[in-house]
Amino acid sequence: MRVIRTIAELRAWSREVRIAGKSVGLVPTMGALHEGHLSLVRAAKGSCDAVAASIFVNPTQFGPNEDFALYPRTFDADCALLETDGVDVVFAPAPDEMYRPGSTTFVEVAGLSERLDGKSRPGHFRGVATVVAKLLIAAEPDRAFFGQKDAAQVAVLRRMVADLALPVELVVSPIVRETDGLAMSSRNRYLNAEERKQALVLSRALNAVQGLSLGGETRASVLIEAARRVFAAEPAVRVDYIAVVDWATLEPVDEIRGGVLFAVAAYVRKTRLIDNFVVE
Ligand code: PAJ
Repeated sequence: MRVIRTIAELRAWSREVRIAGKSVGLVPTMGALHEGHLSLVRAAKGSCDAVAASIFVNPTQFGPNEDFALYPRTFDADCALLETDGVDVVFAPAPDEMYRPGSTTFVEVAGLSERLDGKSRPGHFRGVATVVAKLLIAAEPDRAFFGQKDAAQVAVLRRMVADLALPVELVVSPIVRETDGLAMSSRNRYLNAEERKQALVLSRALNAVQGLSLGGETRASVLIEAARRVFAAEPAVRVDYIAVVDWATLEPVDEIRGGVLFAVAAYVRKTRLIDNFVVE
């Protein structure tokens, strides 16, 4: 497995692969890898001839009072996992390589970026869209792989790829969970034993709502209320949002139908966690 630090080298590698008639897959990550990330790597390996994973803790997607400095950085362990799963290239640029000193160009997906996590984290999706655009332009992949775990991020990136006519297919993989239901996340490392238990309220709320929805309940207001009741039983956890939206536009909907996203975000002490399900 090759570790590449510069955009020029990454592009040269990708072009070489593609000139040989092979396809390139890209898995963007911020490292601190877990099975959720590795499921994307496996999806990429399954449908692309060569796979690059990026590891870059992207400063522009963190707010001033967020966890950028604290964010877990476990590069050597990450590389070992990626190597075991057969990744060909790890792209791990320094911040100056992704954001050349003096750079002032950003990608803004207007509207969508102000909804859900974008509402609670102003500027977050501008940072995400910018860095993913840069990664796509650098790696020129045939396919790029993302997790449904970050469902609003998926909506923003789908819009960006469509609006900019970027020549890449976005592939979205299901949420990978711990055996007790907690959605895997690099931020789960912040939780102590007690918070780890409290964090289960997110998946519990979603399960309750999914049960009602499968039972035929279609009114978003009723489902949101049901989720609220589950959260109310775990007062240590502070709800950020409970939302029922169209997955493409992130606009609220009143009635559940196919393609609707039911998403929650909540703080377990200082750790912000998200989870969701999409109605079939
Ligand atoms: P990061 O949080 O490291 O996640 C990288 C990818 O792994 C994302 O597409 C995310 O949705 C996916 N992922 C995380 N947890 C998952 C889980 N439990 N199941 C399935 N997939 C999961 O998301 C980012 O990084 C950044 O915003 C990035 C896109 C890399 C841009 O900086």
